[in-house]
Amino acid sequence: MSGSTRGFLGRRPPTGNPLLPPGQYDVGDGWPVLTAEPTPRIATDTWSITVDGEVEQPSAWNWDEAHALPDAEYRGAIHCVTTWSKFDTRFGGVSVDSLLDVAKPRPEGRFVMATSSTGYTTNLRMEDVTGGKAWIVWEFDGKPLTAEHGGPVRMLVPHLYFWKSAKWISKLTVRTEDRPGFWEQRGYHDQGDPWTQQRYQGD
Ligand SMILES: Nc1nc2c(c(=O)[nH]1)N[C@H]1C(S)=C(S)[C@@H](COP(=O)(O)O)O[C@H]1N2
Ligand SMILES: [Mo]
Repeated sequence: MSGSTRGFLGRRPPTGNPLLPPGQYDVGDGWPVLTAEPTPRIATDTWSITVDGEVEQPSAWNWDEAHALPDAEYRGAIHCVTTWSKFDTRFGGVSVDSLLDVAKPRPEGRFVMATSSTGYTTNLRMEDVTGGKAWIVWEFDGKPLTAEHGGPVRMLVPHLYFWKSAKWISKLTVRTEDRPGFWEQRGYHDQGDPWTQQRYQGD
């Protein structure tokens, strides 16, 4: 996908912002809160993340164990399907690759369902959460991630529309088949690539 992005950038008119996907606007310094459910207050000493499903080694990490994994950072933009994009974000946590290295997905496990402790779910393809493209994050701009933005820990999949970035993440389930999550059952796209405007099923 980075290849097609480069090709796309090469064809952009010089006046447009080449980092803004089609149909998006730059929200600036703000950061809208979008949540379909009440914001939970989750203590770090009770938080954990589980990786289960089609894996050789179902695994779970508590707060300290997750922090003992190699630090990873994302710097860049995020894109919401409601058309705002936010540039120059900086998130800190760990790569999803670090969790999957331990859990070892089986070859037939080609999809991942992200589940939040609130019950929110969103489905992703394995290739969209591996290879340094997805994170489990607890810091924004060097500070603890606030509860309304998914703290203490959320998923971050910044190359896809932001509904794929489950707030209050608690579980990643590796699956052999793709099943729709919360918004996908309500008509949103199974993949959600902002560069090709995969907003709704059929896009
Ligand atoms: N658990 C949970 N995660 C969620 C949501 C939600 O309602 N519940 N909303 C999604 C949507 S539609 C978006 S755009 C982003 C919004 O994240 P933000 O509030 O930090 O901007 O979170 C996504 N993750
Ligand atoms: Mo959204």
